[in-house]
Amino acid sequence: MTRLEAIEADITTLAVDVIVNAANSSLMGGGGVDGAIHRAGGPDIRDECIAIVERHGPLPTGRAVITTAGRMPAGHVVHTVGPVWGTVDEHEAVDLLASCYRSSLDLARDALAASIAFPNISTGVYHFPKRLAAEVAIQAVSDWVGDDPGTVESVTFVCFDRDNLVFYRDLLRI
Ligand code: AR6
Repeated sequence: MTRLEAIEADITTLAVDVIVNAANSSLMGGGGVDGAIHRAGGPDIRDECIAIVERHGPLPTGRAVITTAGRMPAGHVVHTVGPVWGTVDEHEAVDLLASCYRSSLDLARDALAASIAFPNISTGVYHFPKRLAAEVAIQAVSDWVGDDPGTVESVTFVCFDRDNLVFYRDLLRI
């Protein structure tokens, strides 16, 4: 059975098979966790992102792509684009956020990953309410691993602030 856990950490430091980036559609980096990942990983990540956007165009909200992790200890980075709270109705925002988690897990499984770590997608500058985002994330991941987890043995929700950690620990009952 796949293990779900929540920790407080800087995701760029984790030696897991896949870390997920809360990117934007340009894939060119930004602030928050996206900025931290590009800084820590170095220019190889940006070069791959440029090639992806040249080939396929900007990454739509809810979708994901995979690149090297550059100089970070992780094996790969999955870049996904969460919804901006308030730009679509609540149902659509929930569907798009769940799709980020599912799309990222699909790519992790295709890469034969055993471990994947997610940041709290959309809960920073995209302003998705934190508790609702945690509920959506845990539900989407639980449904996905219940279906066919493939090689994925552990899913870590990486919290960067106390609010998120409290919500995740409460919802995961840990
Ligand atoms: N490790 C783990 N989590 C982090 C880290 C880190 N090093 N740094 C920040 N967080 P945000 P979004 C948390 O704003 O809301 C970027 O500019 C942070 O506390 O990074 O999806 C992109 O380029 C929060 O809980 O992502 C996009 O334009 C969570 O990561 C836009 O922000 C997500 O916050 C995406 O906005």
